[in-house]
Amino acid sequence: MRPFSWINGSWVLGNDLWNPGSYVWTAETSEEKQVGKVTQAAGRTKHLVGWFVLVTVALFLSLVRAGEVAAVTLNTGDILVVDIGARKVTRVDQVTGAQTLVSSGGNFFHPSGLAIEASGTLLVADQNALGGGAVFRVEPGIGSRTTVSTGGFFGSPPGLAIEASGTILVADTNAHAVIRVDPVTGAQTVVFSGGSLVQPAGIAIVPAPQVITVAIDIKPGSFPNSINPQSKSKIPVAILSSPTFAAPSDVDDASLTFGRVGNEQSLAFCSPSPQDVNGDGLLDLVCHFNTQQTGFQKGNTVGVLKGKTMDGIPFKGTDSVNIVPSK
Ligand SMILES: [Ca+2]
Ligand SMILES: [Ca+2]
Repeated sequence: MRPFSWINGSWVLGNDLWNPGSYVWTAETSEEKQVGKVTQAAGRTKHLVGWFVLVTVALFLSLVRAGEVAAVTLNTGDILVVDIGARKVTRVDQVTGAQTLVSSGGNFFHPSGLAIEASGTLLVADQNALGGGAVFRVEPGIGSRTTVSTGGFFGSPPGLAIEASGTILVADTNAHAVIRVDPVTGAQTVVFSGGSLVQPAGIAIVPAPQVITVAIDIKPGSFPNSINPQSKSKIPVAILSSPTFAAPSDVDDASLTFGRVGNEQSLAFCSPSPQDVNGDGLLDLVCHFNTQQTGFQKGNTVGVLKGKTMDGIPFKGTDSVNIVPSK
């Protein structure tokens, strides 16, 4: 490729500048005229000037197209806002209220959906970008923006959410559908469409509840925790308190299940008087479970207790068991 060069006061195109001895022509007026022979040094210099101008212009155009993307460090608690009118994403400090531009302009046309990936990068759904809408990824830390997915089933996607696996769900008003997008390849599949959906715009996914782990002691005060599955007796299980978990007051007794997998409805009763079974100064809750409803079988080595706090937060605890007779 031969770019243009500035030669003898005129822009010239397509001349064989690398070949010393060749003639350079200019077309500054209606008639071409010969302006001189090219020396090797002059040819190279002028050639490089031409390339410099060409690359500078290309770089400028690409920056205009990419829009403004700032390198911004996001802190826990920062509030991120996508602005459909100003075509931008803004970070707001939730303490000071200070606003910092994260990304604007460029291919943003009507950005309206926003979600944060596990890695801390942002996904922006734009209803009308690149024709039929697009999903962009903004990396605030390094100030970059890339297109994740566009075209395909997209008609006008204003909202998105991220699934536990990292895949993206997009609500699309024109496609009347929810579309799953591969976060790496951008490949689209329709999850569901039509039905009662008229113009899906926003979307959210109910997360799995966070499970608290609690310490338990099966048969408090004794070890090994021998259990005879045929026994008609009950198995005492202590739910131990910690500085952040007060078993006697925090546990919803009626929610307790205990046994081989932890879902067994085996609760008989919980002792009304809390006691400190491990001598750490914190009162513990001791509950009793009907052995024959625990589902324990020969060979089991672990007993599982599950329940919920009075606030409805699930918890789980495990301890060893020794099933007898072993043969
Ligand atoms: Ca024990
Ligand atoms: Ca205790």
